Amino acid sequence: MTLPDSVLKRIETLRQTIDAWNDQYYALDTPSVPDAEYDRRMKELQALEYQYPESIQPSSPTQRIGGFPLKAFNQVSHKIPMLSLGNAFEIDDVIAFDQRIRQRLHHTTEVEYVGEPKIDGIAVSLRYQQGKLIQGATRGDGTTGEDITQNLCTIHSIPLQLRGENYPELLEVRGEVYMPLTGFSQYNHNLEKAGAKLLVNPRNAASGSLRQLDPQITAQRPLAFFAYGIGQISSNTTLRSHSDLLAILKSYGLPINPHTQICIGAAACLQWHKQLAQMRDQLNYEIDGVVYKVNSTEQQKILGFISKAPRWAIAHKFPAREELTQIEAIEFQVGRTGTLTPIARLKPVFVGGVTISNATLHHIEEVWRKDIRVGDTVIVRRAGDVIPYVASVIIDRRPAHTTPVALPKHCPICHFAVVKAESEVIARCTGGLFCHAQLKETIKHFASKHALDIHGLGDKWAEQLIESKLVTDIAGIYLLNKEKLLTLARMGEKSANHLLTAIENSKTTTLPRFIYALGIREVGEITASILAKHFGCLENLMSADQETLQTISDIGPIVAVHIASFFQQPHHRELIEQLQTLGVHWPAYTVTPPEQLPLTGKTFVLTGTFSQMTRDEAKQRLQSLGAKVAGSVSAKTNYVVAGTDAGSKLEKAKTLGIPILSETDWLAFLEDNHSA
Ligand code: 9MJ
Repeated sequence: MTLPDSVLKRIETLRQTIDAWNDQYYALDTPSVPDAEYDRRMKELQALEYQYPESIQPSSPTQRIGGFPLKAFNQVSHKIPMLSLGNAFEIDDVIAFDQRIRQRLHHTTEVEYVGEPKIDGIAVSLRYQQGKLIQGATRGDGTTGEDITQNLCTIHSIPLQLRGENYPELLEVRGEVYMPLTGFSQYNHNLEKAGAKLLVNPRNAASGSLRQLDPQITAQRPLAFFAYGIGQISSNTTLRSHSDLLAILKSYGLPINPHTQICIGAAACLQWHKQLAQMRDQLNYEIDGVVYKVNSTEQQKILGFISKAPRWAIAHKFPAREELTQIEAIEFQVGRTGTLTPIARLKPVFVGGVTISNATLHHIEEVWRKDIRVGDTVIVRRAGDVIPYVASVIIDRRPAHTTPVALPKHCPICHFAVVKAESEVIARCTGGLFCHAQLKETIKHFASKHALDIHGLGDKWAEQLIESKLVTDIAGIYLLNKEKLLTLARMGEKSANHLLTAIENSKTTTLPRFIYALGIREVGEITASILAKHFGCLENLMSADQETLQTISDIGPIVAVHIASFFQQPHHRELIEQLQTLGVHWPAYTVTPPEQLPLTGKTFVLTGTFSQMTRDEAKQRLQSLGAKVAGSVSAKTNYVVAGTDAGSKLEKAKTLGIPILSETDWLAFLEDNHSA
């Protein structure tokens, strides 16, 4: 097939683009595009080169593994090249990979694979001579890397001396250096306090740390390592499989990822991918996919290599959590307490499995700090259940004539003034319940499930009730009748009856629910319960001053101010009286002391991932036995239950000498205490 000019041009553009990105990513530690965008362009280039093999040049980024050694470090040549991996994005890519392997192996039955989490870190090689770590290097371009021995020696999980006596005379271990997430947040927190520039992500933090010329600096960074392969090896130790290799490396004292699993056939690989995707948010390190490796060493040999990647392995990526898109508008949303939250309206984009068209910009100071503007191309990120947010702006792609976002002087809903104290990051509308946005959110909160639970009174009806002026404050809900409701558009007889029944039922409530429903700033369900327990009745709470409130454990000075000032306002007192007159009531609140349960008085901290149950289930089991479950380790902690990949909490427990239970110990402990 002759190579058309237009295709050649496209190939050239792709190569230049990818080369520039590689430079920014590997050499300068400033990624300029999300990984998904990079992967897409690379895939496009690979496809074109596959279609027109005559276009391939040794300098094409598809022929290199990426990056080049920095001049300041000595160069290390890898006798056995450090490989990269082919990528699979879709289920079909994995099925095709398995089929290729079976064809080459003339295999009719299922092939045995090992599925390992793909650690999003920095690939390194560790050279051990007579069991001693003598050299450590980065991958570089796969053939030549940088000598970073001193830096690698500072990483605690890398053994300086292999364990036992059976190790070969020469062993080159390969694996990934990464920064655990707890360490990354702590490190960024310290940078923020020092007013320094924050690190973009854990991968870059790890890369930047390994690149330090001064090992003292690297030593201060929380880095860790997982081994997953070998390069050179002196003896003919017969390694029958990849899983044997991992077991041997582990016996030498090298850390192996615990979530490594044998998968028989493609279906089992896909199942493992699904499980790891679910586990992803609980791990203390970033993974960006699963690597499937043919387990048998013999089969690996038959399969060999293609270009610079083994034919016997593939990286099955997770859906990207980051994508590029454009900001079409920035609007301000008004919350229940009048907070103005800037929201970016985005050109719709598919991120991590869903299409998003809005992202929170948190608050105006954040918009100014990141210099986010309308028209900008931005990186949007979503992880787990977190609301999508704008991670950063690609300044190079900013169109001409943009202007910084201004804080509106007036509320976009009620046009009352907007205020923001110099010392605060949050701007607020001063309209109070005159502001329809605040009133709507207040009504929705009052009617919500954990407050007065008025089923059916959600966004849609709240909006209409306010617009039609049928409801101008919370008490107005209890003045509604069928006649009034039927005047609303699309309100039928049946819906009106349902809503009126729900309103009637909500009149019988409890003191904690009522306190929570009032929507006092910083008073969530737990604080409402504490207040109800402490004061026993609403009148006592209403007359408590700030000092009294502050003496209650778990009520801090700021919350105390919010509570006291809420009840001091005459219109709040009137509203409460009105609600009670209209029939809202609750039984006298008597607190029965909890029965003595087996774990009453004991405080537990849970950390890491559990295999038998979710973290929430574990927490509920402990609480049902009377234990308190705390979020952080302190001298008051009685036990720490550590699952796999436990991070800083486990370290702290060790330092404080607090008893640590493994998941198995703990399950046995529960059994004992249940029957107690
Ligand atoms: C990562 N990044 O976790 C490999 N990797 O194998 C694992 N990378 C790899 N294996 C051969 N688990 C080349 C790269």
